[in-house]
Amino acid sequence: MAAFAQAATKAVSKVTYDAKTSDLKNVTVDCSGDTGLTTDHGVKIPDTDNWLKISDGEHSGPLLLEDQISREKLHRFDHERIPERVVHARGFGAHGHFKVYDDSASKFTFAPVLTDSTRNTPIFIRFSPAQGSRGSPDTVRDVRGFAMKFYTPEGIWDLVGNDIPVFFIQDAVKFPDFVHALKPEPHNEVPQGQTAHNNFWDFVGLMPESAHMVCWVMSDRGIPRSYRMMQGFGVNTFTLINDQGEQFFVKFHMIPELGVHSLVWDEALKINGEDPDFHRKDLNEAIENGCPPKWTFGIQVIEEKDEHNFDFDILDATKVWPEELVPVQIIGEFVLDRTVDEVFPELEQVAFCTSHVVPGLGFSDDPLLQGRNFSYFDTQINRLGINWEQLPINRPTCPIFNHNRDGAMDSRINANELNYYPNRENRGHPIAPNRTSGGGYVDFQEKVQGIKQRVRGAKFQEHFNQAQLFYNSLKPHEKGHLIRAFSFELDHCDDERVYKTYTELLRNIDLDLAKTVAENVGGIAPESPARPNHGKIAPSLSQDYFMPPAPTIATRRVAILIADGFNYAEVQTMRGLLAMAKATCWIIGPRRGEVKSESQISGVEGMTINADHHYEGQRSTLFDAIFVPSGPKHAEALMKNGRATHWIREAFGHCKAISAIGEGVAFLKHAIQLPEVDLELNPDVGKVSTSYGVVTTGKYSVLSAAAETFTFGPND
Ligand code: HDE
Repeated sequence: MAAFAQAATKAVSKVTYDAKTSDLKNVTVDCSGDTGLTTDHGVKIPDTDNWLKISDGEHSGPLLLEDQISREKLHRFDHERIPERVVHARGFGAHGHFKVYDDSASKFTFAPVLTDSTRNTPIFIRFSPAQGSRGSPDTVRDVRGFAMKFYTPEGIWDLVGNDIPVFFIQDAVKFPDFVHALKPEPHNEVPQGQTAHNNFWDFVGLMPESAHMVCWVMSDRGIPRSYRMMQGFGVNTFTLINDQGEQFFVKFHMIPELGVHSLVWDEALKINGEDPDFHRKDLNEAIENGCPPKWTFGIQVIEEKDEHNFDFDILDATKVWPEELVPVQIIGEFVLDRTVDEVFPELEQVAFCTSHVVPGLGFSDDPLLQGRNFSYFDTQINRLGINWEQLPINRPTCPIFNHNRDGAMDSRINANELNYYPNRENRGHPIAPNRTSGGGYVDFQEKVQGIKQRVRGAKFQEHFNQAQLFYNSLKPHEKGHLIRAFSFELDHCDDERVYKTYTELLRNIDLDLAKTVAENVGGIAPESPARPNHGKIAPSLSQDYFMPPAPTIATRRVAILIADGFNYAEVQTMRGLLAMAKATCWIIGPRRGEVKSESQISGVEGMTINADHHYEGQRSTLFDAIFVPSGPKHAEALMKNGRATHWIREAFGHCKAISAIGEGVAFLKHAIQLPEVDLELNPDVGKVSTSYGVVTTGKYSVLSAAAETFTFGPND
């Protein structure tokens, strides 16, 4: 992960400039020129290793309280931590830009951020698993946050979404119960970074509204290959207001250019141990290697008159608006092109509020969203203090002028003796709402009537139609993964009532699913479904639907496995081809450092390659594909090495693309040992053999064909 290390020490100046970058630059200290240590009050420090003390020079005596330099160092250290987020505590992200293609959304909104194609809006995104603490691993099975901050001239817009389009609960008041059940159990703080425990499954088993979301989290969506390969969803129903004063319901979608891809569970488990920071490194690596991740941005829009024309309530966050019913209109795109300089001030102090929207956007009566609008602001006060919006990463790029004052850590100096309104100068006056840019925020005026009562809408009572729709829409391999995920999780619940209740609940989704899971975990295997399967399918719910238009290996991590005696020309050519295709390439050898090629061994000087890692230092799970060149001695050495053999077996088991040439093929045969995998050398020049994602050839001349065959489709 050399690239990641470089990222950490890169010069502050390597940035593209925009309003937010310039703003952050004002507070970013370029530490490349060392000016020597000082205290926080600026006094130069003579010694940072020895506390001022009484000593005869030979023996250490008592420390002196007088040493303000040492005291400051400890005080600062003692206060380094702030409360971690109650959910989504672990996260990572980057800076980027958002733009719309044209003004097509102006039919629905007057917000320039969504309609003005001349704008390049600075954005910041934080991705985050939800359950674990700040130190939990990256590749746990969980929903991922997809929180976006748009720095617009009209103010900040926070779109605090997830990589899954629905949520566990319908009403915000259930959130504390849900999060208590989700998080590690109170008596032992177990488990960390996963939902495989009694309390989670107890709660969701008794809250059938969560069934749809639970299916999504148990599906491949719960273990993404990369933050760069996740879809994003605003989840809640927001509103748009156009310049005619009409209101529309809207859901927001983010679709990754690289397609939606996942790990397989065995990989995810291993990566958690091998490299708990896999996702954050992956994001930085792509940006640093010149492959900034990109998403298109889409909206689903429902006119007010159609609000009640669906068999689900469009304000219910446990339901999707199937794309087959309400198409996603792609209106723009965004890219993440700048890594953070320091994690704490940027990623830890960034604070999102669903209530932060800009004129032209508004809120629906979605009962989850309404509660979120209260909760996020409140939580930021707890985490960061009342002046959290003054922090560099959170402050808007447009002017702020109001009569809010003081509070802990107020860092603004308002040169204004009038801190109230009205005042004799009419300073800080309200700006009338105006459905054009530059006007005051426009509240959509609507008549609201009803009876004050604690209820939910009638359509909110139906919980299984869409869970069934989701299950029906999965491809067979996705269904297999889902069944195994349920089986893994429920096997970790040791309270019989919990796994029996949940397997009972699964009868409402699909009989086969319920039966297989129940048999695996000792639950109640049903004879009949709780309700007939409606048989409907929505292809857009399968992640296979979101493959990139053309297969690509851009940004994928390819390992070249070598031992002494490898074919130098093949390795160099493959490296070149991979670089052209924008893949990252890593040499894995018996040791880090010099590995001798076939030619070097036979006396040609300079034919060595430095391995980036040794077989044990990095494992196949951290790579997307493997190439093994030819070379009799190298192949023989690989065969004798158990760890090298495991590399291939494991990668094959994880359905990775594997390619080999000449004697490298013999090594694959030795490692894979499956008769049905066709690994025969093709004697014809220019021909390759492919089977189960394994590509082999006897001849160097078809190397490029082998390289091209590293394509990435659906996982199995
Ligand atoms: Fe959150 N959620 N949430 N949530 N959520 C938080 O806010 C909350 C919900 C989501 O990277 C907290 O700043 C309530 C849905 C993300 O900083 C907190 C309800 C969705 C993040 C909070 C929900 C989310 C949070 C904790 C139900 C998907 C991380 C720290 C009414 C659309 C943002 C914080 C980041 C964080 C409350 C439901 C996504 C406590 C009350 C639905 C991505 O305020």
